[in-house]
Amino acid sequence: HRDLHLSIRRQRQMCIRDRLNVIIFGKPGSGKGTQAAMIKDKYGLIHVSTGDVFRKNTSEGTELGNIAKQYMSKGELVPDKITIAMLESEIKSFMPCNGFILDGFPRTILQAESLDKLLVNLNLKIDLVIALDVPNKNLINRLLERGKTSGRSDDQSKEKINKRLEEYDNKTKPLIIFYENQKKFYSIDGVGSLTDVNNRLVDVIDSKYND
Ligand code: B4P
Repeated sequence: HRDLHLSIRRQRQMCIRDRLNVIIFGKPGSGKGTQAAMIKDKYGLIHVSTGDVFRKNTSEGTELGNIAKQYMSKGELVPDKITIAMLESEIKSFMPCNGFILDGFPRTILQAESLDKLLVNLNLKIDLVIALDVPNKNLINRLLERGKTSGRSDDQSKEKINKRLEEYDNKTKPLIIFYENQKKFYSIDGVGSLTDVNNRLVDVIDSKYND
């Protein structure tokens, strides 16, 4: 009986994997990268963090990295044209796959529209957008704390962090309505232990895909 139960469970997980393409959304420091890394293993998904790809390029001194660095170090978004081209080649590089998590992309309406077009061409779609809701005062504390050890230039001062929050309000926040209109948007409380937040995230995914 236990084996049968496990086998059904595994099949359900396969079903989830077959169709789960999820965006983890939120303000800077809301825990997108942290949570994406936790759920990718649970569901067997590919994790794409545009911030990580930019940082890798910066540390390797590539042309893309050198351009991205100029914006990131000031707390500004990297221009759409560069970011979209990079994301497209990332997604194409791991196709076909069982599903993916996008962390830090899209961050502008143009990025979201370009993503939709790309996915239509690949016969895919985004299933869920889950936002981690964290008040600004917690975000500022988290990022300043990380700045002590991360070496990340964008975590180093309150001014740069405020610039990132301003960029979010001006360019990224409109995506909430964009994805609400597509009936894909969910928001969870992003304050609490990593496990608490992870449980909330998993509940949203499972309630939609595992009943
Ligand atoms: P990202 O790399 O996406 O990083 P982020 O927004 O700073 O952080 P994230 O939300 O992933 O938080 P994390 O889990 O690390 O962006 C950096 C820059 O790259 C952007 O400013 C921009 O310049 C550029 N960029 C990236 N994507 C782009 C795009 N699409 N278009 C244009 N530009 C783009 O967590 C933060 C900290 O909080 C960590 O120290 C973590 O340990 C801690 N934490 C996490 N969860 C916690 C919890 N529950 N409680 C307490 N602390 C927690």
